[in-house]
Amino acid sequence: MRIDGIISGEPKPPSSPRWLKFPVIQTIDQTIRVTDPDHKLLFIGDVHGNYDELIQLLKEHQYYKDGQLIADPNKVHITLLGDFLTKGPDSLKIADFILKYKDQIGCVLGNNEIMVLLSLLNPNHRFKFPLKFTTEDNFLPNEEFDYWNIITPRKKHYKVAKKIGLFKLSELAQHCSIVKRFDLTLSNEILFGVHAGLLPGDFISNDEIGDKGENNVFLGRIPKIISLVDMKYVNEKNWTETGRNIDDVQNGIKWYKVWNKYYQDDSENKPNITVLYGHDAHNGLTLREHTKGLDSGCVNGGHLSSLEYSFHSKHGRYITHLHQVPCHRI
Ligand SMILES: [Mn+2]
Repeated sequence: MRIDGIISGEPKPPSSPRWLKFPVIQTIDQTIRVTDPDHKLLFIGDVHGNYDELIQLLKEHQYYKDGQLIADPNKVHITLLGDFLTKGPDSLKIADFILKYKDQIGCVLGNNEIMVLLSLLNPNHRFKFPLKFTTEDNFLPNEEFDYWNIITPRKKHYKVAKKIGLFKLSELAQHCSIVKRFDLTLSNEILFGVHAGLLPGDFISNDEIGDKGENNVFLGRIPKIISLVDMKYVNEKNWTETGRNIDDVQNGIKWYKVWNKYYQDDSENKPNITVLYGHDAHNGLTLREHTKGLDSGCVNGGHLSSLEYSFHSKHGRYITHLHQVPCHRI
């Protein structure tokens, strides 16, 4: 219901450019309202094709048994926080797994998924930008900074794209979004899942935010896709400037520091919003009050990390449970 131009049937050799038939990607998926105290949310950091570790993690959560995902879609929602493809050995298995269990497994796209899609749709850089999102037609160019550098697909992206194929990749592009939002109605909290990061006020409407636009917060801002999937740093004085490296922006500061700074003062007047993200393996597991970085470098022999939210009736609030499995270096 949400996508135009869905591909049906097996892909034929393209007579017209493939991107003409490719789904428009949802920038933000429909909000999931969690009202049932037994409903749990599980967020998983960058899997990067490490299928065995993903299964091991789900087994330890009692969501996988005898070769099947047994998580009840009415009781648990699993979200992969992007970069689930590339680098590791089993990107195809991961893609198949997500598509088999769409009711239980949600996903946000990371910079690597975007590049896999680009490598398939735009192999010779003939088109300016072939991916379309519900909030923008392309994320180019920013006058100050040349993103082509970042989003030029590499060999590893072509290889994965070829292996998974156009049909499954278009299904994935349809199923995943760039941002997911969960409203925990029992505790009046909001959770966002996104691969790279967000800034205060993003995707939040005027009436949801208490401080009425003080603290330089731009209410309801819709960030650029490139920021959502790739930023690590932001210009502290101008949040529209973001980059992957500190030198990419002036007054560069990690985005999550801006986010947590925002909550330092007067926090009772602000909505309780937490961002769950991946992308920053360099920092590793980074759990702060309102930002939860779950990329703990599985593909480099670190760990695969998950954070589960479950409602604690006695305390009347959600508690989080961190779980990690060790990854085998490839
Ligand atoms: Mn990433």
